[in-house]
Amino acid sequence: DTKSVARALLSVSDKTGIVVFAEKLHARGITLVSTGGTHRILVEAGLPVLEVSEVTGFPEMMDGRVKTLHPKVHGGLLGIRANPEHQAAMFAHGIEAIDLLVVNLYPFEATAAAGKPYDDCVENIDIGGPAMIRAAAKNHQDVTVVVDSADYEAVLADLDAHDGQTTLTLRRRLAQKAYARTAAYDAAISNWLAGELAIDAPDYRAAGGALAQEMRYGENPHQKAAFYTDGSHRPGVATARQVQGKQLSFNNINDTDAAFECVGEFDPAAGAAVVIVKHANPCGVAQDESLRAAYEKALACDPVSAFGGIVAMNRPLDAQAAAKIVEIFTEVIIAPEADEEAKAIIAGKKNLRLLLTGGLPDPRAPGLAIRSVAGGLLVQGRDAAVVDDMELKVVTKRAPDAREMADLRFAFRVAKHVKSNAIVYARDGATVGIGAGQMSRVDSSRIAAWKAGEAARAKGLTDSLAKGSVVASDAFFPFADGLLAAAEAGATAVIQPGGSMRDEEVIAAADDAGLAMVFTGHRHFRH
Ligand code: 93A
Repeated sequence: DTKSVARALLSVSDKTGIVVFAEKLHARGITLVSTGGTHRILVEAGLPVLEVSEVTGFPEMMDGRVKTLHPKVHGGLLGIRANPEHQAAMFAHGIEAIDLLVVNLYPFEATAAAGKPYDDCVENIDIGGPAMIRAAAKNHQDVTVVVDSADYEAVLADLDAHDGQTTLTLRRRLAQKAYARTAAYDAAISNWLAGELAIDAPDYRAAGGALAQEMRYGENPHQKAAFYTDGSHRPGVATARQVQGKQLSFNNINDTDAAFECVGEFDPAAGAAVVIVKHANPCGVAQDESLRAAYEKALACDPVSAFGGIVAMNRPLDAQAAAKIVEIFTEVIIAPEADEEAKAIIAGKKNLRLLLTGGLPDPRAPGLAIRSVAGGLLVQGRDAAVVDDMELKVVTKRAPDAREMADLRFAFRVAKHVKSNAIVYARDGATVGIGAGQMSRVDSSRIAAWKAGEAARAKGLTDSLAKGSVVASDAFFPFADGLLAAAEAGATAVIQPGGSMRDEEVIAAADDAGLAMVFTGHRHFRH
């Protein structure tokens, strides 16, 4: 799938490296076509180069606003070489193919960033450049498009390695980069206009989102907010069907997402699972044969926090579970489906929102996680690591027994969805104590153990629920203290990533305390 390059169109605002690149293209027998300013410097360098107006038969006009916007240019970029009708049209209208497009855009971003007057910014909105880039990128089957001078070398190297032709691999990669460039360019224009109009909630449509809902306010009443879908159609809060209840608030959406992403970790074929979330952290997670039993176990972990919480499940909501859930105040229920009887029970609670997603999220699915920092965006792949895929290594003298092992996996699965530092006690497929969001791991350990004691008291039991439990840590224990706090609370087995400088010390402490411990080799920070 290599394609030869006979004709190149060069139109660049940033002229860095363009003369040398054009010389090298010329040396490879490629005909050069160019726009006003680019043409001038190539001619000054002694290169034979056609002016685009000679190709179109039209002069550049309206201060250059119309120079390349012409069928002779766009037909040359868009015509499919292997399509006889396209070829006939090109022939009939005297359109010559353009095989290589080299464009960088009017410096809109720099002009706006420099605080230049409004009209200067508007004049620096490039129209013809993006049009050509998008056309060439669409036709990457035939055309090579370069939007960044950093790629000149790669194009030359590809031409040399393939006898004056470019590879589809390179053309595709450059097409992807081309659309990223035009998308970012339009986003910059939209954001600049938003600033001019004093719109204080930046319009995420500029970054590819579709507005789903304007909200009355954000995390707090003085913050504006809106909700956008990202076009991925991933089953979840953004794409769910709301069967009943008030409009979701910003915090509802955030918490519902946390709950449903967590419950998505539990294969419905392996059991019913329920997650209860408050303030974006699970306050109870459990697995059992029925949703009702799982809900009761999840609720027992922290019945105080569960009040006004979000309930997510991995199986269709049934009447037995629905009847139990409506016994306490709940903000949102999210489930893959709900049967009619369950819907009728929920209908008795007018304000309770019921969201049906039609499926579960795939915890292994790739995707982006984005957050803003002052002046920038932090972008990473989502945490798609799943404990089932990890090689678990027993590091203590004692190995966990089968029951402990099942609970260790369960606890680590949950720990992934608890804000760091995360410590999760679990027993018999249910969390019994969760420590979240502390700055010190030992504090999270203590809180989780204390919670397990509170949960026992709520049940009228004298022994802490941590007794005979297992414990998961989202990151390694830097010292033995956090681990010893778990042993003191009554945990018998530990799962953690390992990898601390003091692993040996921590393992020795585990052995001394008679704990079984496994390392996952994977960390699950979540902030
Ligand atoms: O004003 S435009 O939007 N109209 C056009 O038809 C057009 N064609 C190319 N801007 C246009 N360009 C841009 O001109 C290119 O994207 C490039 O940034 C610039 C190069 O102009 P020159 O070669 O005259 O320096």
